[in-house]
Amino acid sequence: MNKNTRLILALDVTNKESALRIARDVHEYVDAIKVGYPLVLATGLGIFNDLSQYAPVIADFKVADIPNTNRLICEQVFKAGADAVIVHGFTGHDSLDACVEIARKSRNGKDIYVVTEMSHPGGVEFFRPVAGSIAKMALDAGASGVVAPATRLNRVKEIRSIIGSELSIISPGVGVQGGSAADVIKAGADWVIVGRSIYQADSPKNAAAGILADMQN
Ligand code: OMP
Repeated sequence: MNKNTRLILALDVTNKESALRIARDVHEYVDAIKVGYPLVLATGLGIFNDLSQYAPVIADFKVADIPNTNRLICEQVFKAGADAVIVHGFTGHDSLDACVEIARKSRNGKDIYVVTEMSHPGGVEFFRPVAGSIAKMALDAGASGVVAPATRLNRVKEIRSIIGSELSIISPGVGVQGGSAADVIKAGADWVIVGRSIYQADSPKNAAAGILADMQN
């Protein structure tokens, strides 16, 4: 993923026409479009290919299974046109290794991002004690990066200190969840992930432009 705008759109709409319209509107402002279960379940896996004409697609399936199943999931996701997959790390290093291996073997090389601590209030309940170990495992496994919460800047700083400069941080929680794009970039994130503040805006394009302006200040 090229680092131009530092903005990733979380396209959690459940209608294909809206998804394509928003993607067309904002594609100049985003480095990638993240697609998760809501849109894929509503429209089918073909949405990856449809959206890839606008920006690289990150499949947010938070993959969390045994190595063989993880491998099968990642293979299908890459075959469908996604450029990256978000996976969980709590299943252990062998499950993560399976995803990284498939990403490396895929044509043009694909990216794996590993969830560390989640951005919502409950994200601290179970993740807090293990987030650092998961970040270290992501580094050792050769993942492309980690997901860390824009809602807790100190956690982004801590996770950055664990992974160093080798891995990227993509950070959700900006806008509706309370985080600030400019602040989390300053805390060490490479990209912010923004959903509702863009796709629910009257003008998604203006909302995306506003976030970019915020990050440049
Ligand atoms: P908004 O809160 O609408 O901006 O959306 C945030 C997006 O990031 C959604 O697609 C979430 O599923 C996702 N997300 C989080 O909000 N918190 C996390 O800790 C991890 C993710 C994610 O993996 O993308």
